[in-house]
Amino acid sequence: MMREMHRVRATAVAVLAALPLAIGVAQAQQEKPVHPGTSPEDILFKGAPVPIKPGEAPETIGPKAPPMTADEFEVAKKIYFERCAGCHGVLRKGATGKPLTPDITIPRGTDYLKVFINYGSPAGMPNWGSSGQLTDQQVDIMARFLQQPPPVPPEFGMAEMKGTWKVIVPVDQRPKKKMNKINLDNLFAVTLRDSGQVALIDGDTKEIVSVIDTGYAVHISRTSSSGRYLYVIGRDAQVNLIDLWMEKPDNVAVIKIGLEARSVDTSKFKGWEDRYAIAGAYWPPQYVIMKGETLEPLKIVSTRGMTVDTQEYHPEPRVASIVSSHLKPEFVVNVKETGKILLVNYKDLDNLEVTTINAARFLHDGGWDSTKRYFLVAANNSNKIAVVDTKEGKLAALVDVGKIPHPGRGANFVDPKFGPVWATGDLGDDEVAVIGTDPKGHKANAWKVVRTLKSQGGGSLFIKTHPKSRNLYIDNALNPDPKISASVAVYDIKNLDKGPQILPIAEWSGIKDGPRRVVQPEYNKAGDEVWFSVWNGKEQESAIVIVDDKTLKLKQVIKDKRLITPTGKFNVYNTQHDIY
Ligand code: DHE
Repeated sequence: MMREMHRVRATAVAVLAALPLAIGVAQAQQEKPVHPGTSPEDILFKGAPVPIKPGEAPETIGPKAPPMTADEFEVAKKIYFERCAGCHGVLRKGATGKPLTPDITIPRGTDYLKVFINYGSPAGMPNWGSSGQLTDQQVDIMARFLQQPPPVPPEFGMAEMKGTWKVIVPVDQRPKKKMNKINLDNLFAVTLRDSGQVALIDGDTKEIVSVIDTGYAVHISRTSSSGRYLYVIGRDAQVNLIDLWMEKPDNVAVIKIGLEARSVDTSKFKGWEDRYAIAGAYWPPQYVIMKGETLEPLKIVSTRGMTVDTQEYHPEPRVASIVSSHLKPEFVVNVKETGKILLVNYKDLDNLEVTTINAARFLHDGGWDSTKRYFLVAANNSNKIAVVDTKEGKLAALVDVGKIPHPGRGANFVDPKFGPVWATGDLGDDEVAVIGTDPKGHKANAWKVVRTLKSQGGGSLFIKTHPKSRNLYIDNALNPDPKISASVAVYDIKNLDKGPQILPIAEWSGIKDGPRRVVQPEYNKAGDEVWFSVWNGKEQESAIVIVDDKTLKLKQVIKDKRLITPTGKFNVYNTQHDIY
């Protein structure tokens, strides 16, 4: 198994600092010892730097902690936000990494902490010192810093949001009808992660329609219910609203909803289409409901509270995925560290009704079943999929799956033997769990893993199919073996026992250099093409590779110097209707 290897090529040097950095490092093909206990694919994924600037969190020196100078404190904050906070949390209360609050660290003492930081631990702590990523002096600074009270970044309430909110084109000055000839249903919004932009690509002509500036380390796009508006969120918590009806689609409003964020969605229930948008923040831990057409912030709700299992207070429960119900006026908000799923009814924002569903830690990404009644979300460090019955407002099941499930939005299809199912791949192993989703027609299979497929290995991020397709694609974008991460596996849904066919997507791109990670399959509207990103370093050439879904042959490669680090791709129609 990859994760048990004690040495891996590439990816090891500063992978915890950032994925883009990791990509550059991978290219350098360096030999470094991997830290014990955590799989390389897992490290790659969790280790992105927190975009909070050290200056935003004031110095806090505790009377019982060892002394530090102001300069040392600044160095420590920078290292901590860039390398540690992704796993341990901004406030060090613990997330996928262990808690590091002074009540725990002071009794351990500086020498113990230095050893820990230097050599890592089997539970997953990297060997920062012995791998050469931190100097002796930096290790010493960090050991003392961890005994200080955690510096707290500022809150971000209504005044701060309004201070960043800008309506670039007021609603009455926007087009009254679509002003371009683009087939919007088949438009793709492509995340250009490291240039902080999205590329809009016409799915019919494969031409880049425009490249639009968005937030820093831009993450995902979602569409409004009507399909007219596109909402894009950056890791710096900037939400951009793009009007696709303009002659040349562009930003019409922008806001920052915090200092760090990952998720955004819009109201989709009948009668509420395009009315509201919602965005969830990592810091401060909160979600905000905004006017859909302007991003005017209306209601901010904190997610701080008790964890689902030990029922202890968590000061930093980050908002992970958010989806929008088609059956009710509700957003489904997944809170990572508390392990709770919130059904937020947006009918009456002044008397907000929130149903809190106990699931498991740490909630991350997920999607609807084919009926859009059930929502399935990965509780990744519990190795479970939580299933919510949004009609009843209750947890339907907690399903045990493989190590660190990572479905994206998952894949819905009809298994020839077990009926309607939803599937997820794993970051931490080579399994694909196929879960029955039809409690009416196939009761015995509902919320059970009905079969487990084998993928090429760990490091899988996204899995995808389409109602009109008989293929199921799974990437292994973060697998440490470059051959695996540069290809995808495709299964014939009608013949799953046969095992997958491997498509050499990166090779088809014609790009020779760089890690060429193949990430996130996305179908066109018709369901007869699948688009893949060949994700390279910022300074390297990347591409979009399009596969003919019927023949599994290469159909087209899109290359353009503006396509910098393409990752997620969101087909307007499929995103609007939650088709996956
Ligand atoms: Fe994502 C979805 C969080 C790293 C590409 N990512 C999500 C969602 C969350 C999340 C909570 C669900 C959003 C929703 O549905 O509302 N992602 C995080 C992280 O916290 C993490 C692990 C580390 C980080 O620092 O950000 C992280 N994500 C990445 C990447 O490195 C990826 C591979 C490349 C990139 O562009 O940054 C990446 N994440 C994506 C994509 C989706 C996503 C493409 C949406 C998939 C979909 O099909 O809906």
